[in-house]
Amino acid sequence: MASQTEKMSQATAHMDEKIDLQTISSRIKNGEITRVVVLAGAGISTAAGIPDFRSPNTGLYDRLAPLNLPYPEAIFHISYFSHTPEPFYAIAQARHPGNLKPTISHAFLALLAKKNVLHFAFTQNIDGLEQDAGVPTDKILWAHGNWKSQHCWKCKTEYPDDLMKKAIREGEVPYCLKAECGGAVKPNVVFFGQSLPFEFDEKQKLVPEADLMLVMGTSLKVAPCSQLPRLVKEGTPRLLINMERSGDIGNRKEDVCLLGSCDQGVRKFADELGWREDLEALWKVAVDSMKDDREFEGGPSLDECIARVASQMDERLKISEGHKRMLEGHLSNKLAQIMSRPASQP
Ligand code: CNA
Repeated sequence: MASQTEKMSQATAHMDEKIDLQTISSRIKNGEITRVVVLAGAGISTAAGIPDFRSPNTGLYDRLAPLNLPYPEAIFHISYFSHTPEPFYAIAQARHPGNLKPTISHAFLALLAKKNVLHFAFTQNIDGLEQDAGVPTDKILWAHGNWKSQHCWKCKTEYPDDLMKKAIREGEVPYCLKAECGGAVKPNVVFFGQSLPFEFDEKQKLVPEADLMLVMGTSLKVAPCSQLPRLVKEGTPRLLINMERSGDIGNRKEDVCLLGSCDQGVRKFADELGWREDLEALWKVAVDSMKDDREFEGGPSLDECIARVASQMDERLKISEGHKRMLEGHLSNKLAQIMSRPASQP
């Protein structure tokens, strides 16, 4: 492994070197790169069957159109959830991570840890598949929380796992066990309008220590995670593996963009590193060790869930429209009665 002084002289020697995947791989192989910081997003899980947010047509935001939400992110906004949790639970059944298996991209993160080069990983994903793939929990921050526990959004009372599973299976909103509270139960995922886990501030200090930043499967549109790649020191390579360019990656001389699917990208990276066999083996073990969670199988698809809640919301709108018309009629009758009374009548 290269010493700090060796690393500094190597860095000076590399100043004019053109960086590509091969250069990065050889620097990992010769021990110059030992601290890889990762930022992952929804794109590493789409191959596991979870749509991302922003991909046109296939992303969740486009598919939510039938719900006529004030804006698509509302479904994950705490203020909207606090009065209208139904759309969130209607889609939770189809999106629940209970019946999913890690992708080879998740396994690649575990392999980085196994090869002792994972300095730290930040994931914006809430599916927990990094843990299922074997990424050690002290090497990763679920910056937007995960589905592993839940509580009442209002009074914070914990809610049991079995009741939560039942609610999700039935597409119903679970409510606080304290009857006088009445708040909806929310999985411990970070909604828009909520703070990130307190560890985020501390852990982001690890980013400038990186000698490689790997950004995978993210549009870099959600702050503050989107800002992490900017904390990487100038001169340190940043490698993007994503369908499209994202954030400012590509603007620095030492940026490398590997455009295409994350799974293809990590396989190519593993080939360069000579780790391909290890990667495939690790992935196989991770997938085989997952027990089949058939509990959520056979349920309605995401689009069916969306259509169902859209019609329920339309129904509710009709009822409240009817109620509004009834009140308006009542008020105008009252007004007409008052106007037709003699002036002396009370
Ligand atoms: P996003 O804004 O939807 O962007 C996803 C990015 O990944 C886009 O740039 C896509 O082009 C790209 N992409 C999609 N599929 C692939 C693929 N197979 N290979 C390579 N690239 C791909 O999602 P972000 O993660 O950037 O946004 C952060 C949000 C998304 C966080 O709040 C997450 O909680 C939230 N999210 C999480 C999940 C999950 O847990 N699996 C799913 C959907 C959304």
